[in-house]
Amino acid sequence: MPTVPMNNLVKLTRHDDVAVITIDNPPVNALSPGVPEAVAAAMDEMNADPAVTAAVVIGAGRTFVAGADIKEFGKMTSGASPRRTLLPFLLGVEDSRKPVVMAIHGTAFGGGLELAMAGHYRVASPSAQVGQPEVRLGIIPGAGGTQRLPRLVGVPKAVEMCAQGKPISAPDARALGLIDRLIDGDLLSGAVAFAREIAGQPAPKTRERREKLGTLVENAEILAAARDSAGKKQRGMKAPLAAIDAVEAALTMPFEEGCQAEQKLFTECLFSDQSKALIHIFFGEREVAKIPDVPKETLLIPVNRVAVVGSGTMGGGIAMVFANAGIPVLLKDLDKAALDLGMEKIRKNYASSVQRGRFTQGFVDERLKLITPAFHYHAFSDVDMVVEAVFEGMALKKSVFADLDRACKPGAILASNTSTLNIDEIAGATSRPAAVIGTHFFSPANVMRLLEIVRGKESSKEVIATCMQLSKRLGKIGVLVGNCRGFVGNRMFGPYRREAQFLVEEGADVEAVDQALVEFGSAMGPLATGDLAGLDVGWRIRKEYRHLEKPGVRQPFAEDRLCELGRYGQKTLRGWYRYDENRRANLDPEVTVLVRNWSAEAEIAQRQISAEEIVERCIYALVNEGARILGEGFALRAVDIDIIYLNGYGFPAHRGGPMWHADTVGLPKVYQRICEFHHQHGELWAPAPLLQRLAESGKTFAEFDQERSAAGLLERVNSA
Ligand code: T1G
Repeated sequence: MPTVPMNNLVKLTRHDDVAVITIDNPPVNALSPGVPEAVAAAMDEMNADPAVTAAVVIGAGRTFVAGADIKEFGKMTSGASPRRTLLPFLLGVEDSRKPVVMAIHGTAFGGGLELAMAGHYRVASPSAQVGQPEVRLGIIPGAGGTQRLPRLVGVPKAVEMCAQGKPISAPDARALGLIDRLIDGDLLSGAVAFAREIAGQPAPKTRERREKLGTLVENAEILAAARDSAGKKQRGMKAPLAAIDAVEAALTMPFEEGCQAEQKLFTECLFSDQSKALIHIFFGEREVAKIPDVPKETLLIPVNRVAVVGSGTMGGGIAMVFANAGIPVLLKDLDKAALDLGMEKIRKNYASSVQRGRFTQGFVDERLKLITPAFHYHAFSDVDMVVEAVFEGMALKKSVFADLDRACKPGAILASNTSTLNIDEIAGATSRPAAVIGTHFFSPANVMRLLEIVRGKESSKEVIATCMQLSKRLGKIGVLVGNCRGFVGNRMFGPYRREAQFLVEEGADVEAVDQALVEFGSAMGPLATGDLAGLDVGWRIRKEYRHLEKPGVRQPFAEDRLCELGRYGQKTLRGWYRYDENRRANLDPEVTVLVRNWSAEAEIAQRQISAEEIVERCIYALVNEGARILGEGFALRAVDIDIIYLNGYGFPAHRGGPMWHADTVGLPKVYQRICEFHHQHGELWAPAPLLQRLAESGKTFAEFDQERSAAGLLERVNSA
């Protein structure tokens, strides 16, 4: 069978009377420049070949086409768009004189599904996934997807897929009529056989189909409900609403006009700050996995059996994370009562996951079998890894690590879930500091995606590489950070919540502070977040570190005073807010009176504070501390900080993270504002040297990352 390379990205092969066009553009067969052109050339070739009756388009390697090439978006100027290249190309595929069968394995996402829908038939491996995830990049399908998809699956499903961006499985797509046949076994031979079956039959053009569309009136409720849901669940994001508008155009306009309407909406989204921020995050989530001095080929330690010490809220959640990934886990606590309580909480958590439809009962039963309560360290002798999640006290952690050092086999990874304590000091309690590392999960551990992996001075590259890889296996996003107090996330969170307290002490209302950040896009305001986590957690840590506070430097007092009154937040149903039995927050006028009195005692002048200042004080406090951390080398890249804040602290994704947000505002403006705060509020606002340097040189944090990475200056994170 002759193979005709159209270029180095696409090959044309003949299987007797069926032409096979193979897209081979690793790693994900994106429709990079050269791919559409070569596929079109192959189409022309096969249409011109009298011996060919039909064609199959398939992807080489692990997937069909995962979309347009996102790397190209940054190069686009307002005139250009996928439509200019992809839509005529897809019309060409659809207008092929001979039927074209799209053979899908892995993923057909974005432009990949649009290509598949321009084909006349689609077959797929049962494990394949198809979807229009563009809204996750702050854009919408831009090559006819919002016009072809409703024609194949109906408006309700098309709106859901385009507005939410969630992929669907091949069997579900088969049930919807999007896929014509599922192929078990070898996809290519199954697709060629299918092509032979349909050769000679009329080739249905998706754009001409209307039987599943219905009318605007019939779909009015669906569209309204989708807009309402997008407004709530994707609050502040423009693309989901644009996607709904585009699908609606399929009901009111002929195909070509519908594509023009889609094009207009696509271009508005593509050149928006939101899309730039979300594309920054897309590549950032992949960049954080790259550790400069820990090469890809570093030996990984097999992790097939683990143990967790401490069955409290964090320990229980961490045990569930491992069990959910199919890894057997021992869960140890001091005594039966504590373990019974811990296991009860785990069972309750699983029960609510089943209720919410996240897991099936069968899945949960299997997972629970993987969690084994343990009273002694005896059983630890053959575990590959231990995560310690006991109370946040150095003395206790050191004694646990000394026990683990005695109980665990050589080569086992000893990890601590500490959120603030010095990893090197903990490692010092063992004879094997190279095996010690921080794995800081976020509460609730079985839900939050972030895993801060804390590198100690001695942590070995094998241990680091293993934990980075393991985070993916656990469905987490692992970010490597240095060993400074509070690491990256919590170290920045301190100044952020400090400013929130200061603002209330200076006269802002509790709800005004939280509302300003919620309108900025945060999942929850800083004060309500404190109530959720428990105000006493920070209070205990502040008391433990009181001796480190600089004399004469203003410190917030409001939360300490609330804690002295037993107001720990949700857990005591009173904190900044008052909570009912369903943990719903209610304003508490008593708090306003308390804080006003305390401020009067502290002679803090009261003033009107704008929502703009509230946001600037809180967010720029994050940015300034982030710049300090970056300058000190406790984070590898600014984007690592952004990924931490999106996945661990509810920072709005469409703003790209605190560092990207600062770049979007403009570092000179951010720096100038911080200098004003420094002047007004003193030393706590001293600008970070790196921020000053970048602002004065007209550079951004993103450029700082690029330059350091390009110059090979990305060193190992600082372990203090
Ligand atoms: N363009 C360019 N690079 C891409 C890419 C894409 N579409 N998808 C992945 N990569 C890179 C990625 O950066 C990484 O690079 C490598 O491939 C492996 O990816 C016209 C306008 C397919 C599920 O949104 O969801 O089509 O880090 O680590 O975990 O309407 O990649 O190795 O250098 O993620 O196995 C719509 C995006 C585009 C899908 C595979 N498509 N990709 O996951 O590997 S917009 C998407 C994914 C569009 C049209 C519109 C995932 C994946 P590096 P990976 P993975």
